[in-house]
Amino acid sequence: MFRITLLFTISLVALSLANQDDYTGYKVYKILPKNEDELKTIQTLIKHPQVDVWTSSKLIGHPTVLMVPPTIDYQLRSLLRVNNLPYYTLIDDVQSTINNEKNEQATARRIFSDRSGRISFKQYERFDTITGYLRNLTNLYPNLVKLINIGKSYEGRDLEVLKISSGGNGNKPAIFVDGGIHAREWISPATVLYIINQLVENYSENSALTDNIDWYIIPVINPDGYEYTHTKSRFWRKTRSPNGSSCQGTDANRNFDFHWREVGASSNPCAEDFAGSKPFSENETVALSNFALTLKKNVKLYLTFHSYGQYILYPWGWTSALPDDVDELDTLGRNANTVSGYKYTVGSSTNVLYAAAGGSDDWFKGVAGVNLSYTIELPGGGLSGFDLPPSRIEEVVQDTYKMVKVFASYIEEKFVNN
Ligand SMILES: *[C@@H]1O[C@H](CO)[C@@H](O)[C@H](O)[C@H]1NC(C)=O
Ligand SMILES: *[C@@H]1O[C@H](CO)[C@@H](O)[C@H](O)[C@H]1NC(C)=O
Ligand SMILES: *[C@@H]1O[C@H](CO)[C@@H](O)[C@H](O)[C@H]1NC(C)=O
Ligand SMILES: *[C@@H]1O[C@H](CO)[C@@H](O)[C@H](O)[C@H]1NC(C)=O
Ligand SMILES: CC(=O)N[C@H]1CO[C@H](CO)[C@@H](O)[C@@H]1O
Ligand SMILES: [Zn+2]
Repeated sequence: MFRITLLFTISLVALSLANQDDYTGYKVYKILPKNEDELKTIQTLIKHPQVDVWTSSKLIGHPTVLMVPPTIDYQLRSLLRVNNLPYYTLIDDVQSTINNEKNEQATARRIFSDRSGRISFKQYERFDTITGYLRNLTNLYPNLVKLINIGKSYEGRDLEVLKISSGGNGNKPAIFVDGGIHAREWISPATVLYIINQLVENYSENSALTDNIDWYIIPVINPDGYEYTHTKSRFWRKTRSPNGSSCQGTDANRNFDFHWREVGASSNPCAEDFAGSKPFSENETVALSNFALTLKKNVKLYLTFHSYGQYILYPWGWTSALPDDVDELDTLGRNANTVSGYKYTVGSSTNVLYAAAGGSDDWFKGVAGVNLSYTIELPGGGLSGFDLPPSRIEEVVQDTYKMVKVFASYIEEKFVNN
């Protein structure tokens, strides 16, 4: 423990490199904890402001993956050795992984470019294409979809929710879905886009779900960050608002006004989990939460997509205490998992991953009154976990959609068919 403290003191003094565009020399380490002691060391490691946590869990045998800048690499490895924590180097030079991914994307774009205006699930789309797709849907399916502007991102991009509803008065039990709150988790917007694609463009197969349920869906809630990962800094996670310090961006998923910054969120603007200068300091979280509140009690289910690690998580993130309706949350999560080809771990955020307050899932349950609230950590892939190759997008989004249908059927049974 003494040595851990020492390391932290040293590296807090080191300049943060959180704004880097170039990841040359950055390393990624993977640790598979075998016992409680190893887990404890990991819990301390992931609090380090310069360690970027890519995936982590409180469960024995579940991987923790960390990216570290060259400045603290030596210290980190010494610490791992001193604590007898076996690790292996997943990526020796992060920049080369990014270069490989760029090539894959470019190839996919060349092969699948002309698809007469339809969205493809063979490449990761840019924000403008996604927006263009949603707008096209409103022209093609005016009786089924409506685009609702809920505000602007910090850099002025439109935040638009697609409402999908057929039959009824548009005031039915509803499901709220979002993606892309963390910029670098590219498979998340792709997954949310596929849900839209199936509900709207494959209507005949899915009409029961839109006849009985209203859907509110936003594929990219943090478009500034998303674009930044495409143009500048592949592993950017936060929003792009400045804080007055040398570091930019807030972790939007620590910025919601519910037990804000009580645990697992940083007050250091350079940290990856910076909670913002105050609750709801971010345009994006203000827009999302204000809009959700206008829907009153209609929303029965909230699904927010992240990557990676294959976890189906429910509240709370701010406390290890379990919600009163944990049995229902757990059973539904487990039922969804049964249809997936992947093996998801189901449980409460705090008990499965780590405690972290200010997340959207906690806010939807604790403030907006949406009892069934889930964070889904999608499968990783590629070398980094975030660079799931374009060739695998279809498989993952189709698999996830099967789970979404289980969630939706439950909402139908519970709130519609009785
Ligand atoms: C939207 O429609 C326009 C006009 O048909 C087309 O040029 C464009 O490619 C479409 N965009 C998407 C993303 O579908
Ligand atoms: C978003 O941020 C910009 C710049 O700070 C601001 O001008 C704008 O009013 C904000 N929009 C919303 C909806 O908060
Ligand atoms: C439409 O939905 C069915 C059933 O889920 C699925 O098998 C089919 O592949 C879908 N079609 C398209 C074009 O996505
Ligand atoms: C949500 O949970 C609360 C507390 O358990 C309960 O009072 C309320 O009726 C539930 N709402 C719905 C829509 O099930
Ligand atoms: C300009 C600005 O918003 N500064 C804030 C940056 O974050 C710190 C820590 O939360 C706040 O104290 C500053 O007010
Ligand atoms: Zn995330």
